[in-house]
Amino acid sequence: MHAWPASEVPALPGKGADLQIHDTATGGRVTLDPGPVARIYVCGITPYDATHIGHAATYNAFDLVQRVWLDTKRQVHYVQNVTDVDDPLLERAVRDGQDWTELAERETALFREDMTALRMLPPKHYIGAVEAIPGIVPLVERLRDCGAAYELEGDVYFSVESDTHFGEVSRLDAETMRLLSAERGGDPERPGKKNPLDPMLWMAAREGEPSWDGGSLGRGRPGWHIECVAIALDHLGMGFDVQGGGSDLAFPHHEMGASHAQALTGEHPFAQAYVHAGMVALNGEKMSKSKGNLVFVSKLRHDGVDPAAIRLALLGHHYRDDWEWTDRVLQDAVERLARWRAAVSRPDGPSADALVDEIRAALADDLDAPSALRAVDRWAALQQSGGGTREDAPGLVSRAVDALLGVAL
Ligand code: 5CA
Ligand code: ZN
Repeated sequence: MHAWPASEVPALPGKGADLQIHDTATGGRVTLDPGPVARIYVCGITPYDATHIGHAATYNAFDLVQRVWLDTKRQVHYVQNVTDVDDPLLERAVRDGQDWTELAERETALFREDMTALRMLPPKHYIGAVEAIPGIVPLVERLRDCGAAYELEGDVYFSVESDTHFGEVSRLDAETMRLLSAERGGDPERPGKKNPLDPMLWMAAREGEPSWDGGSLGRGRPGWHIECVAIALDHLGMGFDVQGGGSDLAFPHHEMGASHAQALTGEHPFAQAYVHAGMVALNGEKMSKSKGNLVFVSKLRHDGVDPAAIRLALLGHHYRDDWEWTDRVLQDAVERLARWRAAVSRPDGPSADALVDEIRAALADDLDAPSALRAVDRWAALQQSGGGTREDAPGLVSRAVDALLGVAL
């Protein structure tokens, strides 16, 4: 699949600090040490509805990771998937009487537009589940042939017990895993499984559903976790730096993905750090396609809201926090954007050298974007009170806010 166009990332004087980030698997802060090419996989959308503010908040977090890396003068190798065939997508297509491929294409196109408008850096490889199927089939066959997977009525399941590290990503107790598995696409109640948590790797063709040639697996379609594993192994390899997604992906998705990859390769870990963004709520409940309590990025844009204000509204919350979207959140961001734009439109201003250091330090400290925003607020307030005559300052602030926060002033 094609991704979306990249917005330019201005180069800044000097160099940023190495990123420290909260890793779900260790439950604490880790200092990432990527090589000259940092590798990141971020789980993409299931395209059956438009991009909502919750999605945008999660992609914003991982966009910041990349901006910090770019500022340390590294290259970034970024991979994202599109779950363009899965139960919820097929169910929505049936409900609305539309073709599932058209639904997926339309919503993916809208997602690209939203990401472009929000100045999210595009992945180098943007891969759909359907196009990954030829790579998925041999992985499932290998897992089956080495005893890490088994067949049940034509479907193929992964045996969680085949990975000695199973459970180390989410660190949840068995009961919680079981509950979350049932809630998030698993089938712990299905009789005949070796372990109730075992996830499906390959689903035999169902009447009325799309299916593909699965070689010795027979016709069918891939399970969810193996999709991301196949794409990540193909384009990044084992031990890449960050696997990212919202906190609802820690279990089962990232737990199972890590186990699939570890069982396949005999290597550990799948990712150096598993990073999870908090959930955005609306009216007291997690914003979710299945509940329908959504604020769409595209709707806000069409209502005339500046995408830079949407981005500032996201940046005003720490990525790990759960938070609530309100009109007030957006209004505050609109006002902040106006203050910043007024401040950088003057011909001179107070020195911005310290501000650049502050933004860099805040982001390197577990992506503390709210602190970075407050630092810019302080510079803008000083500017407002006529605090300086440095001619390079407004331009430097604009470039730093663009390069590090993805906001064009
Ligand atoms: N296609 C899979 C990942 S392989 C999937 O989870 N798709 S999704 O469309 O449901 O979600 C895309 C991303 O947005 C995921 O990282 C998910 O954790 C995140 N997300 C979904 N809802 C919210 C929310 N309310 N707040 C924050 N992030 C969210
Ligand atoms: Zn995924």
